[in-house]
Parts: sequence; structure tokens; C-alpha cells
Amino acid sequence: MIGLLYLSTFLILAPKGVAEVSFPWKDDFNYETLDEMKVTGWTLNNEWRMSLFPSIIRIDNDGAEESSIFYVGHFPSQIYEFSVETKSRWVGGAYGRNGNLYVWTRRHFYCWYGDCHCFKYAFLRDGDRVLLPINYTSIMNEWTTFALEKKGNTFYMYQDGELKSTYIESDIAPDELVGVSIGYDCYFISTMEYDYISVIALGYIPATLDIDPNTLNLGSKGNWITSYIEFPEDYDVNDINVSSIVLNDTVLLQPKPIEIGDYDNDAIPDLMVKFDRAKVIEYISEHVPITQKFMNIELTVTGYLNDGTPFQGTDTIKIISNSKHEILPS
Ligand SMILES: [Ca+2]
Ligand SMILES: [Ca+2]
Ligand SMILES: [Ca+2]
Repeated sequence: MIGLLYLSTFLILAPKGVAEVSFPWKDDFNYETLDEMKVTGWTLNNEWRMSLFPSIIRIDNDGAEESSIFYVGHFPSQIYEFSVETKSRWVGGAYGRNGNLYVWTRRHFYCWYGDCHCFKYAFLRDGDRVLLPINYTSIMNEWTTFALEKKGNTFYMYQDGELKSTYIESDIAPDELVGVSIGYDCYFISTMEYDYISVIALGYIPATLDIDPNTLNLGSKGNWITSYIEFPEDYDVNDINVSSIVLNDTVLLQPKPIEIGDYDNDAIPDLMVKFDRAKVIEYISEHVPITQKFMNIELTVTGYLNDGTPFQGTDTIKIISNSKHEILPS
């Protein structure tokens, strides 16, 4: 049984030196070797039962132990809403269970699959299985996608793009995504192939934010903090409702100047907005525990498009405290 113990172990043992992935994230299993896969951050549980084909991983279950692959601890923080999808097919053994799609959050784990033993769809929360009253049949050698989406506190379960069921999470505490896995938690003889697994962050557009200056002296007197906001493809900074822009949920932007240009010459338009430097310094002084003369802090700019879609971007700057700021013991 895949248990919470595994998750805590993986969180602690999450390979160091593997870069945080950006979104949307998709792993197509284009690996030559399982070792190559592990280098990118995958943990393989009983890898001797796994094999790679062009762009596919095959996972055997021999009826004695589970086989599963984990990708945990590499996603950016603060992803509370997401869509996770995998494409699988049953190619051997008596038990063709598609999906087998696990989502690990900070507080829970979930799994969505078609249960061919009971001929029903099934949803797991923290190991408790709910068999859905919807018939399910595996068809050998046929590819199918299973997707699990969380929006607000509701999970949406899809097969091949068709909504099959929903589940409302009763634990309303913010719960960020920490990883995904696919594979079996049970002891049936089965061979499954997986074509890809992908994760999309929902809820906000992940903006690229650059704050200028890179180093902020808390004793300095300049007028502004400048921020440049870029959007990923498919989104347009022209659609931003500029009056909604706010820094760290607190500091409103200056009404002027606001400009769309390309200050970093990467052919991606950026929206430049400015914040009152004194207000940003006041915010930092009140909210950031100053433990050293030089520190890195994160600043986040959020806002909405005219149609209400939220966006968010974070940048790290260095701050230099001045004599007015008492340095707390770290
Ligand atoms: Ca593939
Ligand atoms: Ca910067
Ligand atoms: Ca640009």
C-alpha cells in the first residue's frame, strides 16, 4: 500500500540539485534509460519491473508487490489548484486498471482510476477507497486518459475529457501540490503502459516578474520600485486590469507611469508598473523579520485580467537593512 510514510520519506529525500520545474509540466517518458529518468527527479519503486519504450514507460505488477513511479518535491510552491493527467493502456496480465493517477498534496493524497476488478471507477482519499456507482471496463491495448483536477475545494475526475464524478474536499485548509505518482498500490498481475503525465497549475496565470532594483537599501530615498510583468504564451499583458495590481497583497501601484514595452528585449511584451518605494520599505519593515544586514526576500505581484482571471508573479530581491532596523536574533 502506498502510504503517507512514503510521501514524508520522499519529501525529505527529494533529490537535491534537481531544478524546480516550470508549468505547465509534462513528462512524455522520452528516456533512454531508467537511470536517466531518476536523474530528472523520478523515484522508481521496484524499478526492475519497469521498462522503457520510445516515449512510453511500461510498469509490470507481478501480483506480489506494488510498482509505482513518484515525482515529488519538484513543483513550485503555492499551487493549490491544478489539473493532472496521464495516458495509459493495459497491455498484459489479468487486471487492467487505467489511470492509477496519484496526486500528493501537503495534507492528503488522492488517486483516480478505473477499477477493472469491481468494474467501477474509483477514487481514493488518504487510502480510503470510494467506488463510484459508474460502470467501468478496461479494453486491452486501448489508450485512455485519466485526469484529476482541483478547483477551489472540488475535485473533478475525467476520463478521455469526459467528466465522470466530483468530490468535495472537506478539509478547507490551503493545501499545495507536492507531487504526482502513477502505478499500482495493490497486488494484481497486470502490465500497464503510460505515455505521459502532465500537470497544469490552475487558478492563476503564472507571470514572470522582475523587480527593479535588485538590491533595496531600506534606508534609501528613491521614489519608486519598478516591476515588469510578462505573461506566458496565450496571455496578453494588454488584458490586465491595471487597477487590480498589488504587491504582496498590500501595496497598490502608482497610477503613473504604466507602460507596455519590452525592456528585456526578449520579444515578450512586459507591463511596467511602479510602486511607491517608501510604502514598499514600510511593508518590508513591518512584515519581514530582519535577521541579517543582507537578506533575500520574495516580493509577489498579483492582479486580474479584465475578464477576472488572476495572475501572480514572484521575484527575489536583496534587502540591506539600515541602523533604524533592529536585527533580530536568527
Ligand atoms: Ca510519451
Ligand atoms: Ca530584478
Ligand atoms: Ca520582455
